[in-house]
Amino acid sequence: MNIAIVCYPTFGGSGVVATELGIALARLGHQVHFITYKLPVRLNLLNPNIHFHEVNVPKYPLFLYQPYELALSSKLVESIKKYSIDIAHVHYAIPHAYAGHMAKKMLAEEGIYIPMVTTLHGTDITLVGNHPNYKPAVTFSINKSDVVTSVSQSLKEDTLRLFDIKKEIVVVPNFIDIHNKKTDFTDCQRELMASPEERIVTHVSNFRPVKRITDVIAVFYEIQKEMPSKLLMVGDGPERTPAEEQCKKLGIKDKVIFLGNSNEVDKILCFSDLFLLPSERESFGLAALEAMMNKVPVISSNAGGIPEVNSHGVSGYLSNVGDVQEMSKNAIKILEDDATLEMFKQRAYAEAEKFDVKEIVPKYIALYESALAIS
Ligand code: GMT
Repeated sequence: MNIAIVCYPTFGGSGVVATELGIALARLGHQVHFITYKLPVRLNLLNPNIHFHEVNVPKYPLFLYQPYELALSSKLVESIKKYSIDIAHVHYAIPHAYAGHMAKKMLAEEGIYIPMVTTLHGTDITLVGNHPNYKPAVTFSINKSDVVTSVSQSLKEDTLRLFDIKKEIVVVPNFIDIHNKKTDFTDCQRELMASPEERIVTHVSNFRPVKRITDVIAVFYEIQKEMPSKLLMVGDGPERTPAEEQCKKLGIKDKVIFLGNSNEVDKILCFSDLFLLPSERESFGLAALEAMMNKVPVISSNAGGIPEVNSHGVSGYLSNVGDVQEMSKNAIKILEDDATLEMFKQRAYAEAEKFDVKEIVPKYIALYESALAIS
């Protein structure tokens, strides 16, 4: 198949899932065309089946806001015709499903039918999409998609509760490629970050308020009182500076390393002992799954779809949002002796295996085929 993938090219989970899906499809021999405003961060173009088409939004002084949807739908029309694309898969409803629908309509004028699959990722539904300024357009474009998928059962339920959706929503969980992990490093180089007796606790996110970064620091504060440890904070966003201040105030500045955005998350997870994800909301929690695939147990909140990924008492522990005391207690329970930590590490990996690419990507392919069969 010739498949167009529309996504955000940044470090956000939706872009990561879209990119990994495209890579997996290309490995299976499909031609995959990424259409977005920048090369997706995880995309390695050294594959003859992967193509990247950049959406340019020409600046014009009249525009206070640049009309990205217009440029994207035009680029979709152009690419679909030029590369005989069979199907478009848009990730994140805003504005991709809307732009995709417009492209579909423009192509229909020329007698070209192209089915569109929309994958809902989370904040497009639970945070941004739900805003009254966007809601009618989001509802419309979901209902106009040929196939709608959500990354968890929890997100499906949220979507049906928050929007008037007429389409069936198929749950296709996020996935990891457990057997094709980055291996361009020879060992974990743990000594770069900590001394041998220290436990390494890690958090990876976009540092938005929804991630409850202050809870991450508060949990680590309790951990470091009990055992030698370091906290690695990976990513960047609005909560980073307040978090740095919090560490200074708590007197743990030297034990917390803010690494910023990184393309070496696998390497960091390779030497991590515990992953913290205390989010307020999380439709899935891909970062937790990536930790688990690297044998890192997870202490998380029980928000949204996280319980579908992190299994309580197996791959880690879940607590109510904001219950920093319980999260700390459970974290210490996992970290306090080597045998318990090793048991959780093995079980985190075993749970992650359930989300391997080999289980999940065929589900998307089957949905593409069903959408094409109707056309
Ligand atoms: O977590 C973020 O803010 C990034 C965000 C996104 O929209 O790109 O992630 C969402 O999609 C990920 C991939 O499907 C999910 O794993 C995240 O749970 C989800 N984030 C939220 O629901 C807050």
